[in-house]
Amino acid sequence: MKKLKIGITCYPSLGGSGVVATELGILLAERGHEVHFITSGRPFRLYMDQPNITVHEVEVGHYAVFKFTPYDIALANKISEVIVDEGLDILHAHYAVPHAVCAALAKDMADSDIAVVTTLHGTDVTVLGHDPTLRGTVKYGINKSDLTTAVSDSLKQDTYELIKPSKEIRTVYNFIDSRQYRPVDSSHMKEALGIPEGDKVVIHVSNFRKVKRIDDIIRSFKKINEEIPSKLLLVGEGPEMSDMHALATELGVGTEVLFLGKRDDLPDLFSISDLNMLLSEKEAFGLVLIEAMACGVPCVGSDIGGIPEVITDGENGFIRPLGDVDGFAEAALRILGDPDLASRFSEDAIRSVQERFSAEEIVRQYEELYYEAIGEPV
Ligand code: GMT
Repeated sequence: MKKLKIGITCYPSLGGSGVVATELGILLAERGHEVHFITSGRPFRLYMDQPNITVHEVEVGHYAVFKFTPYDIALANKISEVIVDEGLDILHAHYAVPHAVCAALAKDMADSDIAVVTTLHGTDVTVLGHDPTLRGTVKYGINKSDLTTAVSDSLKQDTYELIKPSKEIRTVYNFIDSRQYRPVDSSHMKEALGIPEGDKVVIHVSNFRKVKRIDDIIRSFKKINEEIPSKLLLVGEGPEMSDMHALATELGVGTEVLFLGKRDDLPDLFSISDLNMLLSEKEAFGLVLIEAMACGVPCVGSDIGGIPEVITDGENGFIRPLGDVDGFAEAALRILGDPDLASRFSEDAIRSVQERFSAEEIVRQYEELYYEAIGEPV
């Protein structure tokens, strides 16, 4: 099989799309491909220099003539340089705007017939697709790509309905590297966090945006906490942070809810957790679900977007309607109050992630797409 020179353009900072793009690049490099990240900064999960990986950072000039700095044009310019200088075989754009659009412009600037694969991650369709000033741009990015993927069937369907592209979209699920995410012995963490040994631990990890409905999590947790001694770990940072602090205090669970901020030790935190909650109103996939499941944590989720494609209701967690706080609490209590059920769900969570979302399987799917896009036999 010919090894490829692959350009990846993505958001390098915190966020599921950046995580998936970076992990994919790392795994492709481990499989012998030459990977070139073309981004506004070093991808945050790329901790150290690794063989077969080069990062090309986009520099943007700040000139008084510009009211708005033209990052997108600088990105397209950089991509076009890398296409030519490195002789790329394929370009993979993560997120339609600006990356798929910049890829199309770069291809034209480089006068190249390089194949472009675009991966849609969620808000590029479910939020930008509702914005009349951007919907046409998202459609252009997809139509100009040789192949477009979505991270769930739900996102694929939303894209057909909202964007109406002329091209077919394929589902390629997100994945997890089980070398990083697996159950570990982190029992010391409970003590370090001041959690009594017998307390149950509920966890939620996100970027604390309104779409994550963290208020529903805190309200559900209050009901859980009335029945079972427990703590809620809220991991991450974002705009909802201070309102959620206030809500926990107002509901009388201020000392039971631990705001941990951004953390690098997620496998440790998941490994002391009995339940993960993701109750979002928009969620194309929910990467955090497979991170938790890979560590053996059952999940309760809302019936939104890709969440029901990841959690199998009644097998490794429960799905309840969006906003159904009573239903979420009842589902959580069933898991937390029944050790046999919890252990069955935990085992199924690990098995389900290995079978459906393993890095090996999904990276293989992307490789096949690349060979298809450039017309090479696998
Ligand atoms: O919503 C986020 O937390 C960030 C967002 C992003 O742009 O990175 O995540 C999106 O992409 C992730 C990776 O594919 C998905 O797991 C998330 O479900 C998706 N977020 C939404 O659809 C709201």
